[in-house]
Amino acid sequence: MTDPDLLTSDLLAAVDAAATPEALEAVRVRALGKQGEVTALLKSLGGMTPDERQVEGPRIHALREAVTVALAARKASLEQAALDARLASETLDLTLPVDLPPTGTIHPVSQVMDELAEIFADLGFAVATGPEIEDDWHNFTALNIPETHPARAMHDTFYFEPQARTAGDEARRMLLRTHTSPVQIRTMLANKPPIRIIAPGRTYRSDSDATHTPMFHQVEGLVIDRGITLGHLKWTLETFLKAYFEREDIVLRLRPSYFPFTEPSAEVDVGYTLIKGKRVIGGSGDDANGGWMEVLGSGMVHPKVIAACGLDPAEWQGFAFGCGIDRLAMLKYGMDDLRAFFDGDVRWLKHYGFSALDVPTLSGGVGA
Ligand code: 2NL
Repeated sequence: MTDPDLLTSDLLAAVDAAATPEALEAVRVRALGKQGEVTALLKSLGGMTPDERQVEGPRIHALREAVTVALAARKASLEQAALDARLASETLDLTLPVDLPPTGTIHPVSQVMDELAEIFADLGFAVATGPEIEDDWHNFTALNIPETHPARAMHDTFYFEPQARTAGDEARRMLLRTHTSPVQIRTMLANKPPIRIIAPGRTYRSDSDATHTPMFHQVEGLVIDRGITLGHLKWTLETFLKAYFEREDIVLRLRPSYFPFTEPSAEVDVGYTLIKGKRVIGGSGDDANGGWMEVLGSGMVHPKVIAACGLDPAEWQGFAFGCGIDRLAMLKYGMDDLRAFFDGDVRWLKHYGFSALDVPTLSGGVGA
């Protein structure tokens, strides 16, 4: 029979020598497995006389105990060593640059807003913002829009429940702004000219079909200074549209129009060319290959609007314009359904969205 003391030192040495969890497991099987050497000794107790068993029993059980304890200790130290090695190798250097593309995309509306800010910054315009919940006065009255104007009607404008009136306090009828013009009104009230701003943002009208969503995006521009003329307006819009569509062959047509807040007013059409039956902005205009598309409304700021903002219309003049950002995005990037803009469908966003790292710059191309 194997001597338990000899086997103890033999097995403990083997445990110490096991350098991997697999080697240690082999030692465990060799000692305590079904066919193991310690197991064989334990089984041999059954064939002993009671006297022999009294002597050998404690020695064999001590052997099993010593080997079990040594196996557990070695297992723990091997696991600790493996963990230390992993911690040493799996360091994360947070100062490294991003090397994976972000999974989300920039929505075309955000991209176009960034492009507009970049183009107009180059012309000296600042970006102005203001509240989406407005009052009657900033949204309509200051803009020379009469009480009876159809735009004020309940079916066009989202009004809030009237606020409780306190004595001597005029009721402020609150609404969701129907254009970003109130931002320009607030800018004129708070700043002395010269003023050069664009006001991009969300606007709301009670309208919903294939080409109208109740929330849409608008950008308006405003210049107030001395001696501003229609010529400044036309040059500014031409320069803007050339930069935005990234082509030199942009042709503009100003058509007389009417807005309560500008006088004179002009609708701005841009020439398009038919290419494989599709309208592509640029060139043409009055010939068989293309035609005109309305993209902007504009005009010289009405003297009543300038006066409503506390400025003397005899000293200060200006021009203003407005257009839909969603429509600008569709024209440049070729989307055909406005409603898809606000569905949040990830497949649409993957197709039409922009990389977060692809920031529009004039030098790199605003739409690149
Ligand atoms: C359009 C027409 C326009 C303006 C917006 C404006 C703002 C102030 C004073 C005067 Cl504070 N005008 N904005 C002027 C002309 C046209 O937008 O068709 N928008 C989609």
